[in-house]
Amino acid sequence: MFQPMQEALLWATQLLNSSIPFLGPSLNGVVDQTVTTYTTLDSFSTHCASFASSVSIPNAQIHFSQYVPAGTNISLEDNHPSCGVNSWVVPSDICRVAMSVATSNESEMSVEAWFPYDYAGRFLVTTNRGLGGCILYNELEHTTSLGFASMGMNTGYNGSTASPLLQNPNAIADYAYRSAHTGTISGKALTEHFYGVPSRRSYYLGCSSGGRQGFKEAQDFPDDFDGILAGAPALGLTRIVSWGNYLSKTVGPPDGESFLNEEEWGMVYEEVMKQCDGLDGAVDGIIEDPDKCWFIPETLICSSSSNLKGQKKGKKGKKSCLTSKQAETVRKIFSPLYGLDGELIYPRMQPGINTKRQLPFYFDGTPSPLAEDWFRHVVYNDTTWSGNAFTLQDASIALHQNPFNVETYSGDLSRFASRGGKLLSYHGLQDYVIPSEISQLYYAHVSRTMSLPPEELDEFYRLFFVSGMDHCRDGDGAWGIGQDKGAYANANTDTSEEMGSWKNPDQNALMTLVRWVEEGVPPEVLRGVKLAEDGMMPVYWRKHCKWPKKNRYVGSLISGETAVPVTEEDAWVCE
Ligand SMILES: [Ca+2]
Repeated sequence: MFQPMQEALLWATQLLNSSIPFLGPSLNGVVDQTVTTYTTLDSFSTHCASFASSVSIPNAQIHFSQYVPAGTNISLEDNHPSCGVNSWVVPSDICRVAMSVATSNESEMSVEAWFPYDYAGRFLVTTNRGLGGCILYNELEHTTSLGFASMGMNTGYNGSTASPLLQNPNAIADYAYRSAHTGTISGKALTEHFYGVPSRRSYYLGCSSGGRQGFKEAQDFPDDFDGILAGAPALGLTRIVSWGNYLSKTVGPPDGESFLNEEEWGMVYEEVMKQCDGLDGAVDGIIEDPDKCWFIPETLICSSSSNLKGQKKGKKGKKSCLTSKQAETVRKIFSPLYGLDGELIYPRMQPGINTKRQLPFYFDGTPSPLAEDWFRHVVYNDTTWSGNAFTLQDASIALHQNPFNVETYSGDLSRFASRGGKLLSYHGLQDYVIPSEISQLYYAHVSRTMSLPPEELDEFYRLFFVSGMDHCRDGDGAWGIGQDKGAYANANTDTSEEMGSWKNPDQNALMTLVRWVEEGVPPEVLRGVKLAEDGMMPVYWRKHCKWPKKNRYVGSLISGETAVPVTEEDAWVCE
């Protein structure tokens, strides 16, 4: 039986018995607890300066350790240019350590550790996005500010492109599973050396490809983490890239009959909202239940009275309708993709993505690099292969190849569950890169594989769909659930009770996970904030529901004659 307080006490006792001065936890409860392991910043910085030369980790080489005072703008000139980050302002006092870790006899990965002075005794790993290996400094900053000893990892190679994967099975293995697991083992050892005792809990945070890595850890390396926060996971990776090529090929080149320009995609968005926004009970620009939205694009086909090459001009000279061919494109995009064997390759693009505000990269008339590169560098080892040539046969080849099980679709989480691990997953309902339905399908797959209904999956695996969230962040709705830097209302601008602290587990998904792991209090909702244009002030809050419940507006029912504004949290119920 899990005894969080006993474990915390044991950990504190270990710390007291160690040689490191200990000031003890605050009295604010486990989640808010800050453990200061150094009596002064001087002793912390001194320890940091000599750390690199004093520590030895198996299969690892420590490059440097450097004390970084809060507010320092660190130079990252060695960072790969394609990562697009060459400096970073560090808001907390940290010790920054860099090391290389061997992932095989012929390959290695990079780990950058940020050890905070205000350390809460928790270890955390973040990985990558896309097909690249860029260390995510925003996630290091975010999590270090919350007191985690945070490890940023490349994925066995540097840069944001897939080119290192070409004819390189080691790099593919590192991407698929090996770097996250290997780096975690070494990162834990490094953290123990730095603070003198093992961290009392270990966490993972990632989104997109990083979300997939989180699921891979839960599936195959259940002992690595006590808690995993995995957003918009790229589950079924070989199928996503097939689907991506299918989408761009379906849209076709800009001069083709199937293509829609930005203005026409804007019309599509407006029509989707017209048909589906109100299905959740409120016409508020947010679709809470895309499952109910079977959008009919043929309503946009130009009427017979229009004869301007099939594209009618509206009163103000703007196009206001689509050709049949364009409507067919839209219908295909918003329909599931099936393979040659009749099996689902990937669910449909979800209605509600805001193609008026932002066009997915699948729709710009060229193959998506993300989708095309997997075939070029992994499936065919042919850098001239074009996504325009994609067929369902290619999808079949990619799926059967599935190198190092990068699909990440095992439905058996029993080992993770039995060791007490907690998996908290979220997926935006406006995700235009990875449709959220894949998270729903994977959840069902786990449920069937383990023969567990949702109320029993709840014990270790909870899934939340976040309306108004794009891919991992941003969007039209209350997408700020504390999943990343800036994904919360800035508490410094207001001290009102409603806003509270951005670290509050009631509105910070990572701290929600910590509370679940350490206090046994699981989340029933994820509270998200809609941010103002300044990205700081809250406009409204919404409680996102735990799957398989869905949000429904009941403001007109509970208020009698006067409707409760849709921006009121309590005007919505999960049912
Ligand atoms: Ca709505």
